[in-house]
Amino acid sequence: MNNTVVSILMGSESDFPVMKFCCETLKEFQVFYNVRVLSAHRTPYELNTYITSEENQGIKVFIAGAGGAAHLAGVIAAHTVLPVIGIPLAAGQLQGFDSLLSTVQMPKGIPVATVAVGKPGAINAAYLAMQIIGLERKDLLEKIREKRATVAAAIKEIRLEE
Ligand code: RP5
Repeated sequence: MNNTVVSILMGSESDFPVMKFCCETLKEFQVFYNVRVLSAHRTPYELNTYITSEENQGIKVFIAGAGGAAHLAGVIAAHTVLPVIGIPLAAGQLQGFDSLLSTVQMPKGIPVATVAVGKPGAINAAYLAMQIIGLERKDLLEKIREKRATVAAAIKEIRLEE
């Protein structure tokens, strides 16, 4: 049985220092994923083919991170009706504002669930994917609840010098 449920894509290898946080978060919860570099602009044909092959292998959620003219998540969403989560990355002169708008401003009927720019977005994309998968895997939702409780407990322990 193929247990790989998340497909992570990024537009360039230069995106990996941020996208690795998405991978690490899924690993922490033992959620299996595929990860590839493919670009909406530089490898459009290969991207199209890959999306179809991932769908055929039973992937449940796509996650895509890109910077600049960040069309990767949107193009994936154009080719699949599976959920697509987009991570805008800060790649150029505009510190991610360009990629945020490129990722979030999708036309009606073709949604991309856009998360925050950069590392928080990469981590939250993993959580959102797991929460979607968790609709059919209550054990995964329970692990996320436990994680939140751990984080909350740590916050409550914080004492600052006055
Ligand atoms: C985007 O262009 C990529 O997602 C990356 O964030 C940005 C720069 O890519 P490189 O020129 O570093 O390959 O397509």
